[in-house]
Amino acid sequence: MSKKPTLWITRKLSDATLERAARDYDVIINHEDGLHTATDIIAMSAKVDAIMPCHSEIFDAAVAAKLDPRVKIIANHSVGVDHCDLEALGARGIMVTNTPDVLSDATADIAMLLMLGAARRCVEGDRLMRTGEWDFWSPSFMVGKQVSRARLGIVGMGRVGQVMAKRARGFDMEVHYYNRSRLPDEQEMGATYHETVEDLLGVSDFLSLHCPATPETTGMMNDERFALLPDGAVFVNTARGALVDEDALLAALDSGKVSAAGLDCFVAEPGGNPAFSKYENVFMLPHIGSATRATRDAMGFRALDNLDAFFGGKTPLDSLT
Ligand code: 8YV
Repeated sequence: MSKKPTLWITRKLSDATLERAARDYDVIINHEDGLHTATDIIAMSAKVDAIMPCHSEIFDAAVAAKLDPRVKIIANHSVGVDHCDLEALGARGIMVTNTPDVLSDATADIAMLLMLGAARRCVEGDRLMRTGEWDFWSPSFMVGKQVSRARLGIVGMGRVGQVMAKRARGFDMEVHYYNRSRLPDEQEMGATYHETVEDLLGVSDFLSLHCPATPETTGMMNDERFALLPDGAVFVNTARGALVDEDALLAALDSGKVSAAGLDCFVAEPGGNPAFSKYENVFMLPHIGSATRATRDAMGFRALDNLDAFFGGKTPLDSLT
């Protein structure tokens, strides 16, 4: 029997994923679930044929240059690949894959949760209940912003963006979007296309980001762009913290330009930005958009499917290099 390829799984993935991986590969599993430095990654690369990382392991150009030639494939357990320098890894002849599709539902669910929670003052209401401070009620008490029938702007109408649009239609929202290219009618499903982000912002009572972090999109939500939103807009980010200039968001919250925000992603992770914690109109979660049991299994299986294809001599479904 031929020897199984050696696979390094950098974080504690779902039980079903680890079981299947252990059946088909010689696995090295990070049961302690700690983070890895560039030095750890480079050292481990000499011992394995394949790596299954999360977005928490950074494969930048410096790491890519020093990876041992033994590593042939990086099968990411994530849809986002901003932690990988695809050009540098590709130049080393390393296959890189990701896990699209399988996390779109869970991520759009969290975006809806954040949008509703921010708009309807979830943090403030929850605090009143928990602290026993709820001692007053009136029709003018805790009045929020109505989601139903409002205009939603979606930046990035890829897989997650399209599911978000579907969810929003269930709330009778008027969907607008910006994407690098306009979608065909059957995918657009009545949403209004805007040729520029600037144009989209002007109609976005609610704005939700669903685009990848690239050199072009990093810091895209800056002072100038927040200023283009309608007054009192609600801002939602389940994509990547890097898309947002967090000081600009804080300023927009201070001025009231943004009346509330729902954030699952931050520039610094883990940890987030402590400056947001004094704002009860900011509903925050610790990057758990895809954290459901079903989705974690599906992500792990998709990454393993990519590995199986690669070691079976085929091009993986989600090859990026
Ligand atoms: C994951 C993500 O939680 O897929 C991504 O890009 O950011 C998240 O869904 C994470 O990468 C898990 O590996």
